[in-house]
Amino acid sequence: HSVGIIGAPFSKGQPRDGVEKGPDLIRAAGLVEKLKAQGCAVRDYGNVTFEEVANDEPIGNVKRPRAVGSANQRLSAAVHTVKNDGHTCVMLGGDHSLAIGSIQGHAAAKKDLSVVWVDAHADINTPLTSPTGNIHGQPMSYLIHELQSKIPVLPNFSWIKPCVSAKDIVYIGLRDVDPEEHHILKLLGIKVYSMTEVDRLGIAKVMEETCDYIFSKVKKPIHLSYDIDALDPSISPATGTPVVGGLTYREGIYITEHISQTGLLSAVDMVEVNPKRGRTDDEISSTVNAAVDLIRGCFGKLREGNHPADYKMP
Ligand code: DIR
Ligand code: MN
Ligand code: MN
Ligand code: MN
Repeated sequence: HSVGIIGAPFSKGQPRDGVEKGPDLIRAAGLVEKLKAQGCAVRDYGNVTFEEVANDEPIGNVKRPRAVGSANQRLSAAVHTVKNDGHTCVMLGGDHSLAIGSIQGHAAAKKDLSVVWVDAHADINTPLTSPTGNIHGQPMSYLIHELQSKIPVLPNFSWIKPCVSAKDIVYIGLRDVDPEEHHILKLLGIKVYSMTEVDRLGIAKVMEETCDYIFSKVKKPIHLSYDIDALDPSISPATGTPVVGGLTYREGIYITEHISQTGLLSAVDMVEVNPKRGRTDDEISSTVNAAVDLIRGCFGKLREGNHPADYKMP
């Protein structure tokens, strides 16, 4: 695997600071070294720098639209570059509003994508349905073709071009969905494996069906957007909006192993790691290490073990 890493130390898609520390913490836990040790070629493109935006007053109840729009425009360009350089892109967040720029930049390089969104939340509120005004609960709404008539004009958002079809999206792990979001999911017929389906089917069947669904017509590149709060808070407590009853560590890893073996993984987001939400060092390291392990699973690490193709026994 050839991996390009981009850090996006950005937190203004939600109200809690600390999530901007995610990229450097995930690196400090040895991400690059561990990927290299499992045989990946890795280029770290460093962190995107974001402009300070003065007077970023809410538009309706949408908070900090100018900062979020501008940050995502820069991230989008960075992801586009990584994809044009031929790597699978790993975007380290930062909050989940960054999926706007990550998916947009990916789509600019790879026309037709499927999106696998692993999260406790659907993040599909529109600016008008959002109960909180936090843009990290809205990124999908800006990207889906079918929702564009429902998206009002926002400052620094005009560069966004909807680039994903409702039929090319699968959600896994949902358990905290607003009524307005639930309506949108049903209206657009979006495929959802909530925690109820994970319980009913088991994660192996969920992943088999996920891949049958996204590959039913053509084999499109996969954008995996992984919110660390998809995992149960007993594993990843250091995150802004933890929700009980989440994926086990094993289910979380299984998702990455299965996506990896498709050979079509083209970009990964790992978002919402927030050390300031951990109450102890153990809570922080458990969360960060889970993020590292999920990324390793995306690039071929198997729990059965691995060995290089050219290995010669001494
Ligand atoms: C809620 C919470 N649905 C919102 N969303 C979160 O603000 O729109 N997303 N926490 O990660
Ligand atoms: Mn999210
Ligand atoms: Mn979430
Ligand atoms: Mn599959």
